Amino acid sequence: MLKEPAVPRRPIELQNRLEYLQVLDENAKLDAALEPKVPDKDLVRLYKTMLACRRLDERCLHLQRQGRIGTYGPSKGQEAVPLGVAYCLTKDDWFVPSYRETAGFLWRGWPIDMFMLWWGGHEAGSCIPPHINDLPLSVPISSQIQHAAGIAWGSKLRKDGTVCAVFCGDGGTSEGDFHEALNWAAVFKAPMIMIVQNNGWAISIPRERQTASQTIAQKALAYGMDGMQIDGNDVLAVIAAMREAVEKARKGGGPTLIEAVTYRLAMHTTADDPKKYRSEEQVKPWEAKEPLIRFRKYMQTKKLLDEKIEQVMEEEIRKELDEAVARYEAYKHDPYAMFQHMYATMTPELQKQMAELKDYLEGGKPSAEKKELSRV
Ligand SMILES: Cc1ncc(C[n+]2csc(CCOP(=O)(O)OP(=O)(O)O)c2C)c(N)n1
Ligand SMILES: [Mg+2]
Repeated sequence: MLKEPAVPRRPIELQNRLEYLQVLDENAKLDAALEPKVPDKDLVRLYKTMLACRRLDERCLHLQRQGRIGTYGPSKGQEAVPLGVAYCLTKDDWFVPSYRETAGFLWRGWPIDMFMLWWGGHEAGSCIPPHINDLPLSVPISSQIQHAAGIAWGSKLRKDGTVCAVFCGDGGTSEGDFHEALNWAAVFKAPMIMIVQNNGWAISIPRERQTASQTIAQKALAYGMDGMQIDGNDVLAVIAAMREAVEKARKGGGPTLIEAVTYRLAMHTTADDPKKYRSEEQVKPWEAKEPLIRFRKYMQTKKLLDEKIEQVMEEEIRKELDEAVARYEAYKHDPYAMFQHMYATMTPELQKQMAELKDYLEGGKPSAEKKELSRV
């Protein structure tokens, strides 16, 4: 006969919540009970920004193909997440991006030509205007989450009431930085909202190969924070989830992890060919679920949008993009900026390297190292 265990097994009750949220389904059918209250004028501005983001994305792809900017990482299909997040922040809150948060940049007021300068490889593309509390694009995967945890902790120490929204991709969750920053934010109850744009891919690595976890949101429970998985192609779900997370963070309730499920409809960047690792059949269903079509249907149902209004928007956006491209192309490149942007005071090594480049570019004698190199 089996003995009764002295200490019986029992389920552990977790203190934190894990939920899934969708407000507008794939066919733009609304769950009115969950609909966040957003004034009509804001909805119109949100729609126009989403449309502008799509057009900016297309324009940058064309510029890249014409050799007028360097590599470009499209955000097609991922407009709803950063836009909904940015909408829920105040001007003084912090927006800490990775590199696919273009719609959020537009909402936060980044100059479009500055965005183009970044992808064009100019240091000036990282010079966020001083009145905007944002960090520049970050390509070293997940490094920005450490910065965000520090910013959020600083807000808490200063008691300035601001929160910090930070982004990474599904691939970014495999970095140590992701773990360290979330652990820190949870222990110190920092007002940080971690948004993971799960777009199904990390270049050619599919989500299933990234983590064995059923969801990314559930990782929150291990850190001791609330987690939410949301439909990231539904801007209303993003707004509803974000509002809750921001309110909690402002009240001292600590961080939240939001996994926004979306899809990268285009290539990773212009440097790769997705046909090599995924089929068109895989992509097709996501084209029908993308955020712009869905939001357009919602706006039409609310009688806030018709063909005429959209035509005017398109015209205004086209003009704004033309002007931004003209400013971008008129930018006078400064070859020394790459040495000057890293430290408040340049290190002796950087000073030496800059002097060497100056010597080379401005017609002085090639340096000893240059001569050495030219012999190779
Ligand atoms: C620390 C680091 N390792 C590797 C890379 C190369 N790299 C650039 S993007 C990328 C994939 C990122 O995937 P994900 O986090 O899902 O973001 P997505 O590109 O899908 O938006 C990798 C591995 C990098 N930029 N930084
Ligand atoms: Mg990804």
